[in-house]
Amino acid sequence: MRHHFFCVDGHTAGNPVRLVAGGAPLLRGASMIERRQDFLERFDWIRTGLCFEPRGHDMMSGGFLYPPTRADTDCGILFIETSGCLPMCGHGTIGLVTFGLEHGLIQPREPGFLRIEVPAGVIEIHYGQEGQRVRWVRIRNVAAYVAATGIAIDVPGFGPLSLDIAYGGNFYAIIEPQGAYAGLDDLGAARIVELSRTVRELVRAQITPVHPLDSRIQGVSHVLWADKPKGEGADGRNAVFYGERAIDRSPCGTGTSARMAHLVHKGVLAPGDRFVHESYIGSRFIGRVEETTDLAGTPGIIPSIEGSALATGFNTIWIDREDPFWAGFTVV
Ligand code: PYC
Repeated sequence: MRHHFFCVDGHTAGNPVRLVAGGAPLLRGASMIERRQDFLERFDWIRTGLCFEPRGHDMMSGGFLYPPTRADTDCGILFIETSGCLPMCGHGTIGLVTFGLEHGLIQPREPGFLRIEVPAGVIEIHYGQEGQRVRWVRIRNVAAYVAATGIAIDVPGFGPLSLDIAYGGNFYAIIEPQGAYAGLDDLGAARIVELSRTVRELVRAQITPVHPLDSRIQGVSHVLWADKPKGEGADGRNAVFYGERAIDRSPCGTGTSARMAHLVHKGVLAPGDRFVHESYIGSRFIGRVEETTDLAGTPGIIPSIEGSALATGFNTIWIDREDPFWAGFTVV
């Protein structure tokens, strides 16, 4: 039996985005976070089949567009990625919105503006379009905040690190240059991947951050290595590790949101400030601290992230149950 998925493939700032436009399963649930749970329980093979090898790769991510569950939103998004179904994904949203608008899959009620329900909450989108092409997308993200500071770990073969945990749609362990970590170029991509898996394990053994407004969102999934900027006009650079072997090729939307909350917490950024964030490959998002907010007594910020995406082609993928690797595989 073959299951067909019609996809628009592309990338946001270098990181892959696969918009699954045909083949989405019907999901149960009164909100996108309930639909996400249903998807994980009954259809996770679609995620692994489309994201893992041989149809995907370590960095693969994307999502499905769903009809809205709320009258005040234009559509819902369910994210898929090698690490699971994220509550929120910034580079994914920029790509899915761009491809969805360019191919008529999203019909905005108000040109240039969308409200979208994601598992982490409701986000607002402003975008600029010239003809059919979407030139830029700006996300007013869910609230970001610092969940913990000064987590001390000792990484075998590397040494001690002190890190902070911040949320920007996912929970990030944030490591600034210190001790044996002199910066991204000093470490290199292969070593960042190798160390990040151990860092994540050590952090998870110590702490499980739980979102103050929704306990279904919990646990550190990503590791953000922060660094000083490299290019002219940038304010910071980072490498975000996710899944088992991935470094985000984009500056990471939820990572940039978490980092801005972190920098506000440290007194480096303030409401109204812009923060141009570079990725490992030099691509950029423009972040902004829109305002401060409060999450049930925890101070936070509303961040925005702006970037652009390009489609690279249509891709009709099938998952054939006779294929021994129908649900995909990863080599760790
Ligand atoms: O852009 O939010 C993001 C993201 C999460 C994981 C990879 N990219």
